Amino acid sequence: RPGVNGSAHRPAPAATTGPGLTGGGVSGDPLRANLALMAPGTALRDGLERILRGRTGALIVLGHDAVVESICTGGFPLDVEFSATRLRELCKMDGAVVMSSDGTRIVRAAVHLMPDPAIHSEESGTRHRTAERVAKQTGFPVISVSQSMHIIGLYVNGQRHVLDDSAAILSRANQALATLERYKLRLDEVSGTLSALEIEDLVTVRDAVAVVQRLEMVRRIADEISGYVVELGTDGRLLALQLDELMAGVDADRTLVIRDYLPTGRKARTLDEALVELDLLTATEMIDLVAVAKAIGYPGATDSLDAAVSPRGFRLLAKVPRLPTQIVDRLVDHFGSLQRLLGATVEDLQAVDGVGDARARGVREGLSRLAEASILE
Ligand code: 3AT
Ligand code: 3AT
Ligand code: MN
Repeated sequence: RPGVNGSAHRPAPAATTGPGLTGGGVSGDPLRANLALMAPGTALRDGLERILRGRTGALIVLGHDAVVESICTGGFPLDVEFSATRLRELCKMDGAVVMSSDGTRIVRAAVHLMPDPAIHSEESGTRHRTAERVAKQTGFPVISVSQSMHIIGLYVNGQRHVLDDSAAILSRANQALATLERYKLRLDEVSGTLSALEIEDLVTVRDAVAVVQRLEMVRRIADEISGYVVELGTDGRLLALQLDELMAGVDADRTLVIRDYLPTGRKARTLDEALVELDLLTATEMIDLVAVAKAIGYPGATDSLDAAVSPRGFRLLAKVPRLPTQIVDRLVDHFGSLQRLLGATVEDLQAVDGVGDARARGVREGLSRLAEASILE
């Protein structure tokens, strides 16, 4: 018999990749992957809605293997292709339905499940207790549709998640979207200021870190929204479009600004280390510029925020049209700082491998235009 919190607990089935999502997306997050499987617009969700409307209730195991088999008694084997109507009819019977983990087949129906009773469960009804225990014991997600409470619950990874209707999720998502819009405006402000200061060579750690902080705040709220997009399925298409539009270039900018300002020296971080450290910041630490500065490798003292810094030039060079990233890298490598790039002549620029006359002029003009634009502001 499989143990309670022992080796019998396997990870949930491999995550499926969802539709083009910004930020976190579906891969790597088992809850999101499973929510995507049963989001509005999928056949599984259609079946669950039918059960809810029919007021019958259901207990559905999303996966079948030897462990599942060992806790199944009674019922009958089926192994038929999944359809929403079949699921609804089969759930009219007492007992549970077992499906394949990809949701394409119904393997058994009217099964009595006998999970290890020693597994802790918070639930009270026999259906929901069973659902929670089976999910914990088998590692597969389990869905319960409550007849008396009229809700769909998903048990996965030791967690219970109640599926809300799209209207409720949309209203939360729209609130988050309004927040994202405000954050994005503020981000555009601070990054415009940073560009102007960079041109004048007047940047302090505070100015650069403020942009990193705003980028991170924008990214976090966007990640929350992409969770809603997953859960909304076909009802979330407009939301996904708005999210993509607001987030265009944000991830790229985040990398660029960090590469511009990663401190050098003995305890210097790599870009990836800095990104991990930023990810680890709590919501409270996020508000604190010193904590954000520390995450990318600056000393954690308040007065160090006023120290002068100079960007390498990645972020502004990325604004020059038609400039491939390897050329950007080489330019930064060669000149070492934005100020030297701004002072470089067309001839100086041509010293870099891959930069011919035309490209050198393009870079020269692009940088001059950026300089003018930032002075006008
Ligand atoms: P009916 O003839 O429909 O009453 P049934 O054998 O079809 O009986 P159900 O599966 O519909 O039974 O279960 C009905 C309720 O019986 C559900 C649950 O509240 C209670 N029940 C079933 N098995 C157990 C159990 N092992 N321990 C406690 N309550 C149980
Ligand atoms: P509702 O919220 O009333 O739907 P509940 O947790 O109160 O759920 P019940 O005890 O009323 O659950 O049982 C409802 C049905 O759940 C009865 C049976 O068809 C199914 N069920 C309960 N336990 C099991 C089990 N161990 N295996 C298969 N089916 C079960
Ligand atoms: Mn009940």
